[in-house]
Amino acid sequence: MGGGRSTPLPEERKPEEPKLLDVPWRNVPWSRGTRNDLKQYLLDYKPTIDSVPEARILLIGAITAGKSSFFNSINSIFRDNMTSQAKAGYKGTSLTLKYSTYKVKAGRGGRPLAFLLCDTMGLEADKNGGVKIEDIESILKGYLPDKYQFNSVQPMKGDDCQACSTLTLKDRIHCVVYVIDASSFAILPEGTKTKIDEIRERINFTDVPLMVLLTHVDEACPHVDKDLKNVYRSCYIKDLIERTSRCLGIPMLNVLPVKNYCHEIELNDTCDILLLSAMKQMLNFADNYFDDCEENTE
Ligand SMILES: Nc1nc2c(ncn2[C@@H]2O[C@H](COP(=O)(O)OP(=O)(O)OP(=O)(O)O)[C@@H](O)[C@H]2O)c(=O)[nH]1
Ligand SMILES: [Mg+2]
Repeated sequence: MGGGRSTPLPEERKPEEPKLLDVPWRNVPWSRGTRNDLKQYLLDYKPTIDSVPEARILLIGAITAGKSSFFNSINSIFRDNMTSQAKAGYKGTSLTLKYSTYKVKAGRGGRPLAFLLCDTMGLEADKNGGVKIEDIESILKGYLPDKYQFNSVQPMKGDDCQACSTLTLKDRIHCVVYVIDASSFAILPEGTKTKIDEIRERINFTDVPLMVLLTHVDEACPHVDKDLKNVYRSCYIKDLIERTSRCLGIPMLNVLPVKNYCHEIELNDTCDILLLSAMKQMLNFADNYFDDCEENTE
């Protein structure tokens, strides 16, 4: 009796499996009904302020974080089939080179929904790489034109912009979404964090709400890869959400995990629920911003 070793030798030790909570820390009913209700909410959505026809949501973040894929995923849900309007994929530098404001339509040939997703070139940790902070500032203020070709060397000059005089609320950005790849080793590399801090400082994010979209959750945790419904049972993802919220000084409620569609050929309800919930939350934050703007003009 007792002949077995209680502690295995180091070479026999398996890598520790990330833990799975028995009870999810956010409760999501993973049903078709939930998915359909969320979709309907977005179909019915209208900004709370009459002067703004559509909420403008800005996607920023490191290269390959999944900004363009998020638009493609939301668009696919409303088209009922996979779409790839925005170019997405892996490349050493940002694949997205133009500023694109994308509309989502209520089905093929349907009316446009009351929100826009604004896709940008990736932020690179390197001081001189990727999108320029000045260009992000121009987007936030509403005067960078759609299809503007980003230039990592030089930001847009004042005279390049024809619409500088029309800085009305409807042209500005109403919610900023910082897209982070949950599977990357350093979720916020120092250089990127500095750029984000600089962006926040310049435009004073106390006004425009900031949200984080944690993408690639399937690649970040094996339990989530096996079943996406485990996303709120994964200790690893919970810890990541806590760390992100602490690091950026925003509430955990503002950090939402998603898995973008990338290799699938069919939509699935679980994936849709996470994507649609994140989209709904962005619009709720945009509405908070409209409420603030209305109060300040009263
Ligand atoms: N497994 C997985 N792959 C993803 C996810 N999101 C994006 N991808 C893949 O990651 C790669 C990069 O995604 P993009 O959407 O092009 O990333 P981006 O942020 O637009 O990158 P740039 O435009 O280059 O700045 C693509 O091959 C996507 O298919 C995700 O949630 N899970
Ligand atoms: Mg892109």
